[in-house]
Amino acid sequence: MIFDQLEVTMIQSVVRPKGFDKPIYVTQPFLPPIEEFQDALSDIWESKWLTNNGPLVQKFQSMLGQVFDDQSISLVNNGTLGLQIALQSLGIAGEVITTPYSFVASTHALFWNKVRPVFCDIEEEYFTIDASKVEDLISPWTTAILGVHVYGNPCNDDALRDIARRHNIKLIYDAAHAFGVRVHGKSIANFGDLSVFSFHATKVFHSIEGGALVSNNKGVIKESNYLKNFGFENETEVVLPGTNAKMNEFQALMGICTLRYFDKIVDSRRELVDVYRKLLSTISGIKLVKELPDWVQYNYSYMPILIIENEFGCSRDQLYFKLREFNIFARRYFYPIISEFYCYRKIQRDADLGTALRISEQVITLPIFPDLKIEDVERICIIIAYVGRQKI
Ligand code: T4K
Repeated sequence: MIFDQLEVTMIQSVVRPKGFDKPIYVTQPFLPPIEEFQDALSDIWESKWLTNNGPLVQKFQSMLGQVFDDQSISLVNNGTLGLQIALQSLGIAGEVITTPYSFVASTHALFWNKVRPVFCDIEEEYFTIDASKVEDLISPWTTAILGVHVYGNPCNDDALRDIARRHNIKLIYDAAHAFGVRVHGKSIANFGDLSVFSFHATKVFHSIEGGALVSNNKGVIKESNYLKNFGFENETEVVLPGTNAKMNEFQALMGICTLRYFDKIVDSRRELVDVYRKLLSTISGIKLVKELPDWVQYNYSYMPILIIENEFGCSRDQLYFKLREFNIFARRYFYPIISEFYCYRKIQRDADLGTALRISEQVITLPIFPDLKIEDVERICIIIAYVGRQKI
């Protein structure tokens, strides 16, 4: 369908559109051609090497060198343990200033290191930590800032780096959503002291489960390598009280096979986002995230929109539940904000997190994944327009 016709259809959509026969989830992992995975499995069967820094983990790590501008990399079995190890390896203690607008693992990693999270509000445009509000939260116990490139949107690194430098504290990034993002031609992993990526199945790039710590500080990555493997220096020496966060060979194999397709994955996501943006911009009460400047090479990892209830016709939650009737399983990433969860509610009662709270009540993240078709996106947009029009 061409856009002009479609826009008219959307505007006139008084007839209930047809829902999907099968559930359309917020995401679905990209899977490489099965033969490519199967062929390589025979090498694993041959070698009987399944984990503990095997040949595929080493190969995967060296392939990632290009993505991360040849910085030091430590592969781990998931992003959450990656964050915990990152904090350990940088010696983070006391308090860390972070964002409440993220997946809960960002803050859990602090808790597991006995660090007190200090929540800072987010900025309006890209929902990342508001650098202009960070400095007021610094106390004598602050040892780091933990920013999150939420949805792959880069944090304001210039401002955060300046604050971190002046206060002699560390700057760490949860880059779980930001695989492949480049800023001024450089990998986003060049930001801060250390970045942690997630390669979970729901991410733009994945290794089933997995993650990577990336830093230009070789010493920190060396320490992380000890920490992810019980602290073993060799068979008889343990130099650090480590944990077990090693990536295994099957994860690495999936990472290797998927990495070959990463550019195609991003291209197909970009096409879907273009259609979403074009169509949703015609619906009143829907606010799109501002387009990133052209010096950011984006990965299109999520498709968040904001619902302005009094203009749209119904609330975000009404839309969310209504979409399920059409077999569309959008998600409210990230609602509630982390500081609202039972286990964190009491730690900072007086925090001014107005923007994060408001955005979390307006946001809905729409389905986006490489196998989603342009026609599916068109239908999702028609259904959204219809739901708003019903003013339920
Ligand atoms: N920091 C940030 C900012 C993060 O967003 C995350 C993880 C982390 C740190 C921690 O990284 P990891 O330790 O996970 O590496 C999902 C993911 O499990 C989680 O990795 C991710 N963030 C978070 C934003 O989303 P759920 O609980 O929403 O996932 P779930 O199981 O409901 O899956 C979402 C949809 O994806 C399902 O409706 C269907 C589809 N799906 C899911 C899986 C697992 C599939 O089609 N196939 C699958 O295998 O947390």
